[in-house]
Amino acid sequence: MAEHAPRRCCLGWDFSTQQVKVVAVDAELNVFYEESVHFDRDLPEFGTQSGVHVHKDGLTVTSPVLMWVQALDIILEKMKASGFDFSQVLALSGAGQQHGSIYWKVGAQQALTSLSPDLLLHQQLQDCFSISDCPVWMDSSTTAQCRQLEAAVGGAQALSCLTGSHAYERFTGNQIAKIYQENPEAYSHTERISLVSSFAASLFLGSYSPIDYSDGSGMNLLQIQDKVWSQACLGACAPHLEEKLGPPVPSCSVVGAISSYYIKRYGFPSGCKVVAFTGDNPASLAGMRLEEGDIAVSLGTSDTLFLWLQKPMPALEGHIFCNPVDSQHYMALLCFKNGSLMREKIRDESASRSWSDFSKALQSTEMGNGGNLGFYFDVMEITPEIIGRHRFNTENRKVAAFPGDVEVRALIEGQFMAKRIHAEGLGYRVKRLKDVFWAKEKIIPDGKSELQEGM
Ligand code: 5FX
Repeated sequence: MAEHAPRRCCLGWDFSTQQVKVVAVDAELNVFYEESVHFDRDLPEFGTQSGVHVHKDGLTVTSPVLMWVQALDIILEKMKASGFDFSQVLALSGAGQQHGSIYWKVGAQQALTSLSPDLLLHQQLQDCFSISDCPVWMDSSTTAQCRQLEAAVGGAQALSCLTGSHAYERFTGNQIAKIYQENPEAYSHTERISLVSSFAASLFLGSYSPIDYSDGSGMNLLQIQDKVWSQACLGACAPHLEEKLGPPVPSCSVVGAISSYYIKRYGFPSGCKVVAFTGDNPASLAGMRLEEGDIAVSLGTSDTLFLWLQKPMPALEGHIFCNPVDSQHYMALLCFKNGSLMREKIRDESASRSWSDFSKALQSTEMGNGGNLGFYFDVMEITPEIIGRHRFNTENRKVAAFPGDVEVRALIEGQFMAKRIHAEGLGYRVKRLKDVFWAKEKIIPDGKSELQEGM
């Protein structure tokens, strides 16, 4: 009986690189329901690997926009089939992989506002996008656009002071510039550009949701001090961009009430509020309640380090974003692209495709790895910009291979050493780790303290 008692709740959505996930959280912050759709496994017709398509040039990385829409359909239908009581949902919000961009075709707003509850979302939105394959954060094909943007505003440091980061290939302004330059027709047929976060919020709102300050800081377009789009940056990227982006809002804003589509099809209450969605990293900072001086490490598809800051220190490496909790404050972020996919590769190559063997290899080797060091970047790294596998033995000589267990420790120690070095290079003083959360892998089940000492 108690099991079926109504339980007021909020929904938290995550539109990440590899899956869409939802959790329901009750008034005591207990997560009592979870559901997810894994793109490669559950939507094989889109042919993604780890949720993306890596193009022939090895630099362009995209995801099909309709895959995301269909994933949302599948989750909502699964929730309905499981008897989930949508009438108890007071509010919803969520996170999205950062930097990815969605191009809504002229007329899409009209389609969004008139969704029929008799059809699935993807059946009604299939003609709503001027670009079907969206650039995502793993894309590194916009070096030319990055240099153009930096030149337009007086150099890399000037851009960093203005927007919190020098020009990065994955940052949305540079991606938009590439689309405008290579596909001006599609650009001119675009009435709105969303980030993955504001796109997801738009699906629930049934109209365009604004971009929030925090995720907006990952575009090389937002003046992070004034919280307005930079006219110089907009002008350097593409024409009429301000109207296609819409005004940004604080990350905690209620952006509206849920669309009648969800009320009629799933039984959401009409007062259900939609709170602005933000980027996955800002959302993690908010969820982990960091304090000044703390540094958090997230081991995900990309590994990230982030911390809460009162005074921004824009530099030539790393990023400063508007803080998602307090828009007068900031957060710093370092992103390492060769994160869990690299660990999975070394697991497959050197630990019989098993996390348990990977952990055994790690435990069988000494901290310091007998002086062997390795740095592994199978895809072009972001921090620093480097590619390839680089192994050095005790004599500091470059070697082509390590025995399996040495390889495993070299990978983990190299990854954590790089995090510390780059964080300290930006002036951070690492005191303690607030937490380490494992994405879907377990590196060493009881090895957290060992990693902390190792840092
Ligand atoms: C941050 O700048 C990143 O590019 C990544 O952490 C993505 O947000 C992953 F979703």
